[in-house]
Amino acid sequence: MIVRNIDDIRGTAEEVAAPNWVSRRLLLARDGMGFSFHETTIFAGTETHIHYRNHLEAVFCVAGEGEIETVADGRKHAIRPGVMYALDRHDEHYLRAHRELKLVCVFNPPLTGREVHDEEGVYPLLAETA
Ligand code: 9YT
Repeated sequence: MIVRNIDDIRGTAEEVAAPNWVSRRLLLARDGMGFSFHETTIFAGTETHIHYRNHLEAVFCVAGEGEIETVADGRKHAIRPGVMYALDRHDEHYLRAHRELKLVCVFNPPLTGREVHDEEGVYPLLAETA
């Protein structure tokens, strides 16, 4: 069994910061679960362009207020505690935080921890090397 406390991830390589967010990775590819599992904080007042061409992601909001806008159809959905969205079609989108958002995110295939968003909001598909 794997048991982890997010407090032990602060300040380690499993805490990844970007201009608009910080992500604490509780499970990564090397843990062998078939998905990765993260807590992500999106900073208030930010807009992030994201397009996970290589991954599926589900996101559950536990705190804050924001919206997601899908690029293909311009539809907007409010994000607030209790709302989950799943990017089942690798949906290109804008994620906006009106107030700081606390999100729990699951990625399939799992992130290795070495990915960085490119200029199109994409994470590359990286293989975990044992
Ligand atoms: C919601 C979202 O995708 N935010 C970007 C960061 C990502 N969740 C990550 O790398 O943990």
